[in-house]
Amino acid sequence: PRTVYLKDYQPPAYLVDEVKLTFRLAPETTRVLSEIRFRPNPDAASRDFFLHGEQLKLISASIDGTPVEPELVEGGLKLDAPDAAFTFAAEVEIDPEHNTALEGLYRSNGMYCTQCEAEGFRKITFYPDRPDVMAPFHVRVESDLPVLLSNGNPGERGDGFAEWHDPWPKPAYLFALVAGELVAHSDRFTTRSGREVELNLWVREADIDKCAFGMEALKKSMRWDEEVYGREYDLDVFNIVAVDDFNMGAMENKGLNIFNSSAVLASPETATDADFERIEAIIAHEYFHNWTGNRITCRDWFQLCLKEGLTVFRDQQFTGDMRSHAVKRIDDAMTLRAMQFREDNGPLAHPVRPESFVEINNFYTVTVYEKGAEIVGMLRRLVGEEGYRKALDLYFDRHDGQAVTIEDWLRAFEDATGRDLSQFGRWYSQAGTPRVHVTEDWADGRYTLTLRQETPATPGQPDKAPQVIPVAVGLLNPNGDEVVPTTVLELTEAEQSFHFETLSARPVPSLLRGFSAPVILKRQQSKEERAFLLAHDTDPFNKWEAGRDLARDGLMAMVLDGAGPDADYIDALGRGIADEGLDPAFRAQLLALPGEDELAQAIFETGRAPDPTAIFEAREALRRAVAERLGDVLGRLYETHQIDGPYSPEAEDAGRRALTNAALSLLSLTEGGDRARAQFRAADNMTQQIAALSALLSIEEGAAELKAFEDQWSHERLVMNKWFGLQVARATPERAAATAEALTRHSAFEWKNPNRFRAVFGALAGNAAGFHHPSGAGYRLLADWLLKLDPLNPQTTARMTQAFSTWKRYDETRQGLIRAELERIAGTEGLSRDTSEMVGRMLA
Ligand code: B3K
Ligand code: ZN
Repeated sequence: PRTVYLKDYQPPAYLVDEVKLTFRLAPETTRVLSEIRFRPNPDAASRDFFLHGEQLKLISASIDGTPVEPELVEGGLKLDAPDAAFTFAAEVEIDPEHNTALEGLYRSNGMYCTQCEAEGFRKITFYPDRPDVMAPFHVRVESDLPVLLSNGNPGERGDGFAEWHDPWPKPAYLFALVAGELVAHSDRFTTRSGREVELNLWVREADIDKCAFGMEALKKSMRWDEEVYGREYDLDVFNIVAVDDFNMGAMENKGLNIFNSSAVLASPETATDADFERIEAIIAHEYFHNWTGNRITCRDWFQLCLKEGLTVFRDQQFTGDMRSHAVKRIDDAMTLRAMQFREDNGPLAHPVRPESFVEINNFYTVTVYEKGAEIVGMLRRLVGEEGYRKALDLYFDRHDGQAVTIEDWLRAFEDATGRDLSQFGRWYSQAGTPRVHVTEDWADGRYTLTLRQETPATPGQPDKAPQVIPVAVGLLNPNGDEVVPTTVLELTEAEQSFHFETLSARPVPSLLRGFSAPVILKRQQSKEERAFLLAHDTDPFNKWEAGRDLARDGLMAMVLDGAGPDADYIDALGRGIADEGLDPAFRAQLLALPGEDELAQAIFETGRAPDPTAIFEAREALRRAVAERLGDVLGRLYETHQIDGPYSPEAEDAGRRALTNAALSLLSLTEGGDRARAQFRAADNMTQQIAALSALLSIEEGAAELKAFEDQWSHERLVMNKWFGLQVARATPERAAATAEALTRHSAFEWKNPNRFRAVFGALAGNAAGFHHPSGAGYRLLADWLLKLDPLNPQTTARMTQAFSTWKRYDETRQGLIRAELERIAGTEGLSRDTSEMVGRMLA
């Protein structure tokens, strides 16, 4: 397979002025007729005419009406094309029915749908399938199915056909088509300049009761983008379609977003609070892409973070505005550390703007998305809110309708604010998580903070240069008052000192407030100081962080030195959760212990091989100790935060449920399962029901409830995904692989459905002690199933190989077992390009 390099970028030889497509839909023999108006690109160095095309049967082709016989080559076709404008027409045949990769045009439960990003359009017809070729599309869909959709505004509609016109030039990756027996949940939205927009959420009839929340989220997103970014919607209709078989969450196709049904369908009975919040965020994310991604797109796929990092940042802001900024920031930091730091500190580390790839689908990563979003957040912090808005306005004005680069993005900031961002640009090119070492000095009323930065080597990047790191700092007096409010220190050198004068007492610093940069802070800090910050810090993020640090240190001492649970930590935690001045959602976050994988990485960084079993046992022991020592408080919180009245997914109620459910899970450890069983029986919503089931399974009870749950929900696919996943997630380390294996033999285990496959195997990979059980059964089972899925669905397979990415942390035995599985996968004949790139990088 060929490696593609950023440095080899060449502008396209020909540009496209207009595209006309006709689809004659048939399950195994769909015909696609295309008419594409080309024109030589004045900025191109070559006139080589090449169109991408894969898995296409060429029926005929012509140039300006004269039949031609193109040369079919690997990955597409070549032709001698005129050095002037011309129309290329072609007819091809494709087979949606047997398209199990879910890329291009495929069928899902009898419905036709498409997924073209990144390079799926070439499986639909011959085309310059690259994001810097943008054109208006006219589409005609011919089929007897009742609902026929494509991008843009509706055109003529008749018996067995529908036409669509998308006036906005777009790259092929934003093309979409849907045809099926669907019903709509409809609404309207009036933009602030008065455009009337018809909104439809298309689903199967059985799901029409799960659309209301998604529709509200869409309207909120449309309003928010007008108010906060001044961006309006630009078509007469906005369609969203829910699909069961989908490789990821959702896709921002122009005017026709296609969603994994799990990312849009929700009712109180079937979806949890977390599902509601995630749905709101994904709807917003895809909607926001209309400006950041669609109107302004990427020049090439190396620039992916240009749209993804920015759009994630925007959806994070939106969720903060809709719910709580503090709680959202903590959630995002937890995800970043759990997933992105893990990636950045292993064999898959890559810059936010990678320099090469074999399969671009492998680079839709937490680094590109979440670290990409952190970079936007840092920019905003550095130039201020007003500078940020000016820069964004300039970016939209200057680049509307274009396919651009990170350099263009940064130039908009430089031009709008006058700031030099050349050093800042290293955030895009250097992989790895910077470590910031902190030392302090106190003398004569002068407090000095010395910060030293260092970034470990990553694959292909042995040496790192200093980055621009905004470190938000506040200082507290020993009595708990804030003496220096949040100030942003800009660390730009390898080492730098910052002074604070005329202080009356040695202050307690609160560092990296709001998690102002995606770095790891290295600092000696006493338990007392941490407990002090947990009690007094005015920055909610650092207040939470102080508790988290205490918990982590205590757990590490338990694992590494055989210490018992830290009573001081538990007492400090008890004071935090009892503080009625704090948001219940925040108190629920205080109760969440660091995850097993996070602890494994922390132990690895001390130079020792983490033992997943010991980590699991330490966490369990600490949970039990918390439940024993704080039983009264937890019991009281459980009682006083129950909600009377009907379920609402709004943040306030969700926060109360998060708190009572966190309490329930701890209380069950000491009290047994009665309370959880009662909650399970009484529950009128999925959040309460599944939390009760989870608490029961954690104490190895709940067999009857598990069965009842299955009987109740066997007809609801999305709920059954939870049923599959939860059993594996809550299985003891000894039983995890066997539980997963048994579930693969369940009659409802539809392994070709990515959601179902992920429910079982994502949960297995997430059950750290179970997955890494020294028997190697978890490794073997996952590898077997990845090899089974790969020929059908390379994208989902490749993504799930990441379960193995931390293998070099572990002891020799585990390393040997994982290496053997990775080598078995790598050595399999006919392995997909996607999966072979991933295992190759992990073995390198
Ligand atoms: N842009 C899509 C992701 C496409 C993934 C292709 N493998 C969804 C999103 O980020 O909004
Ligand atoms: Zn996106």
